[in-house]
Amino acid sequence: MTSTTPEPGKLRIALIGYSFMGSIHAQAWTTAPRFFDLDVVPVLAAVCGRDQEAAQSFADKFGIGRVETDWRTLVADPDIDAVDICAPGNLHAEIAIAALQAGKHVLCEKPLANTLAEAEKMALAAEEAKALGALAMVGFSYRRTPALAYARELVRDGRLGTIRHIRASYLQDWIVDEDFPLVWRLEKDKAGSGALGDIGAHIIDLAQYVTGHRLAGISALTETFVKTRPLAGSSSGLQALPGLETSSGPVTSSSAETSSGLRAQGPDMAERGAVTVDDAAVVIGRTAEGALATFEATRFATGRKNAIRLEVNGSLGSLAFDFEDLNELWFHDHTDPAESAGFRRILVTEPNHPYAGAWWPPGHGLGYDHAFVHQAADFARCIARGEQPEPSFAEGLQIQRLLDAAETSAANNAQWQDVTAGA
Ligand code: SOE
Repeated sequence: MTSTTPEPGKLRIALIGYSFMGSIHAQAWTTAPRFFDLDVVPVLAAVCGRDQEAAQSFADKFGIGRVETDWRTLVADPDIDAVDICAPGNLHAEIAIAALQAGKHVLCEKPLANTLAEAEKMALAAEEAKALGALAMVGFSYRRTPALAYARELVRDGRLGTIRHIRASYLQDWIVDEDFPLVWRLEKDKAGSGALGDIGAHIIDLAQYVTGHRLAGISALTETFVKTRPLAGSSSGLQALPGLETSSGPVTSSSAETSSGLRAQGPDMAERGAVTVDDAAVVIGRTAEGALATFEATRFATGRKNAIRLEVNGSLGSLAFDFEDLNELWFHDHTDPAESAGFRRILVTEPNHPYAGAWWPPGHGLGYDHAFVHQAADFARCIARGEQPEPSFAEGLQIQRLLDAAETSAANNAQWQDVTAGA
């Protein structure tokens, strides 16, 4: 067992994975102490990836002094305080449980796991690791977008009254091309599920986070529109597409990139494999607190790249958010006189808005990556104070129960599924 007490003032992090999520986490760890006052300063002590050369080049870019190809070496190392898991979902459980049992703090990318059984084991490991002083958090980063954190404050302050409706969608279009290759995110054994777990999990988390409600039952439909795709083997010599590596290495393709992703052509792309996850999911639900909720997650919304919309209607007012204008929150106060009432735009960049005060003067705006910086800062602060960082693995497990129920429902003609509502 290794110590969970960081070297004074430092939180030495081992980053597992160096692709899209690995990069944004690395940037976040590096940036957080520059903008937030932290009692412990995160230090990227090591990066781990299967491809030594690629991991080394990542390490060189981020000034990381150590590269490993086996995460077990890092989990066993007393010079590592925390493990940040940015690997595909099929690796989450094994790495997180080993790290927690070794007394390391853990930040794990979402969704928590590929299966409910794995998520249960991870939540148990996190609970047990508290005795070693180790804390665990799941990376639902969008919560820390200032406009969404502020939305939660408005709900908490009672400005919406009784919540009646939650309406959320997460729309992407990166696999519309039927010849986009079979990357790991399209394989159930690597990714767990498709749009449902990858992006549906985000909007379920956001809906619950902003409203404080918990889904108590759901019904779902899923669809896989394109059933087979070109195998994305590394032999085809194609260009790497950041973040969309195959299970055996980076995605490669000799063909032209299109706006919707890679157009896979060429002789070695004739071979196709089965897509084993959903392309899109539609979920309806009821919260334990009595609201109705609808969710839509798809990778087939042509023209929508990363559109996250959330609208909440309450007895006293409504909120609306669109990630394409992420610095804005729309608020309708229904107690205003009807003749002057209406949605007004709040630019969430004031110094007293959540997180915003650490950055630029009002109106100068933040981006996608800032939520990850906020996540890194909050994680480091909680570790320094010995407080549970949110969302905990228990919350990640509650969302996993919903994902699991959605899959069961979809496999049974949208049959209603009751779900334990507590986190
Ligand atoms: C791919 O769909 C993806 O990178 C998700 O995995 C992320 O969680 C989301 O932020 C952007 O899209």
